[in-house]
Amino acid sequence: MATDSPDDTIPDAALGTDDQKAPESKLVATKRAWAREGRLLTGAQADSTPAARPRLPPGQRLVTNWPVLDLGILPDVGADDWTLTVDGLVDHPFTWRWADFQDQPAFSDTSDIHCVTSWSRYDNHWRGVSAGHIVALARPQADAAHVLLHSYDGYTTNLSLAAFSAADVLLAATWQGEPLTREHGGPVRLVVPQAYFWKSAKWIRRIQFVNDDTPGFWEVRGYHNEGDPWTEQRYG
Ligand SMILES: Nc1nc2c(c(=O)[nH]1)N[C@H]1C(S)=C(S)[C@@H](COP(=O)(O)O)O[C@H]1N2
Ligand SMILES: [Mo]
Repeated sequence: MATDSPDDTIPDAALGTDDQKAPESKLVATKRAWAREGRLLTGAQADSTPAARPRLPPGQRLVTNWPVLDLGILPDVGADDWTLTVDGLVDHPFTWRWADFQDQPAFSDTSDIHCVTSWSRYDNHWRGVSAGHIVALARPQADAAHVLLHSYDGYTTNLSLAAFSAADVLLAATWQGEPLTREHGGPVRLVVPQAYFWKSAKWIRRIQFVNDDTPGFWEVRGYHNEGDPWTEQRYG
């Protein structure tokens, strides 16, 4: 269920493929308009260094619920048919099934969510496998500079290899100690605490290491390539 639009209407399920050529839903049209208008930008000159910045980034408001935001396509991927492929410019490409994921060293982290539509949610406790562990196993080649994340609903988003490798990035399978629900990206989603939440791909299916940066679904629709909440990199 997608509620990521100002009037809380449910958009048509639009996107279904990686080729990003599906007809535009109401959600997508609205969010593209926000990018054109620079909606929610405060222009505050926030300091982005972790020690100096406020916990709540400029233009954000705190919520205690957890909104569900996505394209309206809810993939039904159970643990039995879930796979995660790590490939591209790596010396050791691999595909995990659910049992392989469970066999990896566990990593936990508590972090804050900042969605570009202006809500933030504090103290989310995630458990899963760290991105650093995936990078170490895959061994990126010298020319791998970015990752492109692919999801089971056709969604994509991109990160620099440095942003993906940050110490607090993980593939999460639980939230607050419970299995991640399907609506929030279960069985497994990415969590990238230092970026707006659209970088945190739900229902992750593939991590592709690439040389050329490849903008993802929102990045080609007016959203910033990096998405730092403290400097309001909402649009770009
Ligand atoms: N696969 C996939 N991941 C996605 C999205 C999506 O549509 N599909 N939406 C993104 C956006 S815009 C946001 S704000 C967050 C919302 O995550 P939540 O529904 O768990 O709050 O997921 C991000 N990851
Ligand atoms: Mo979002």
